[in-house]
Amino acid sequence: MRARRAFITGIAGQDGSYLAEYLLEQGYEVFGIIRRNSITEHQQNRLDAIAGLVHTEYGDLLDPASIQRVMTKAQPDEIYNLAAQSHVRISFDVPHLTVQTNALGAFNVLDFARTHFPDARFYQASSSEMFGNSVDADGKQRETTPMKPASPYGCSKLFAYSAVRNYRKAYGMFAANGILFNHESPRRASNFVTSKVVRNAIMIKRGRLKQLELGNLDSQRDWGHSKDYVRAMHMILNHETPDDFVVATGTTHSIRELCQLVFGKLGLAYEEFVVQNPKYVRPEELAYLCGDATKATTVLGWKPEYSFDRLIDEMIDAAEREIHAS
Ligand code: F7E
Repeated sequence: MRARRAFITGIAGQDGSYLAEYLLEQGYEVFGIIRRNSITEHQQNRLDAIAGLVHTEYGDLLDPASIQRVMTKAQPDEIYNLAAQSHVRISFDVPHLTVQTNALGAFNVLDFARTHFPDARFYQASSSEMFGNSVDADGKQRETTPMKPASPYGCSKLFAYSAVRNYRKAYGMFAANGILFNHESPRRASNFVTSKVVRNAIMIKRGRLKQLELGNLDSQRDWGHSKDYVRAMHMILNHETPDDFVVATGTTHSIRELCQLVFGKLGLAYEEFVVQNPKYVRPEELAYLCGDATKATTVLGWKPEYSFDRLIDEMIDAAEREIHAS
């Protein structure tokens, strides 16, 4: 029997690389696109452990022909659209690129799936950023919470989310959204706050840096582990009916608490090293996120395995090894 085939956009990213590993373990044949970038050295380093086991080709969400070429080769049963301009603050600097990639790019993959692979299942990487500053009375965001995005990134993701729901209803496609809250890991790029704090605190501890410049210290985020969240993506696509699910831990911490924890684990007091730089503050800040994943827990049986503390320990260990070797 032919192995199930998955096509992943964004396979070289944090989630794409963990998802590819997970699907290989489940016996899938995995295909993905890699975006060309001028520094060849780092394009696929998150895929080092599975090099030769996945089929990757150059492609870009902004180049529909490239997506169509690789999808035609892959003949996918499952399509995971994870590629994006995923940095919220940078989306204010490059709003057109963000919208073209995250909204129209996603739409191109979805529409090509409709016309050429109507039986394939489609997963869209939707985001808690779509909620903006909307919070239910109990202090949580869930599937029914009104969406009022507060960034070009959030607006672009809301378009793709809506297109998936529209195509599901209009054409009966198996198209589903995972509304994922923040999720991190040692593979998180260094300009996201968890990775930035971890790496810079270690550099400070080693005397290689004097200060850490951050933006808003009071915003709060619900941080999980990417490995737990890619499991949820697979469960969402393998549920009997297509639907939308919040994936979150249900606990929240401020950036200040994150700094306290990370510096504390290294034996340092964060107040002595962290300074604020307006450069990292967003024109509109999303102040608070705390997800209610009851639907994913009860309907899919999904449950996160990592605690926030264990996530941070893993990130510190990995960054220490990396910085030690550099
Ligand atoms: O910021 C604050 C910042 O960039 C978290 C993406 O995966 O999750 C992520 O988006 C918080 C914000 O993630 C710095 O203002 C303070 O309040 O790590 P972040 P994000 O913007 O929440 C959602 C769910 C996604 O979908 C996105 O793709 O930290 N913060 N100082 C800072 N953030 C950064 N990056 N750098 C700072 O210096």
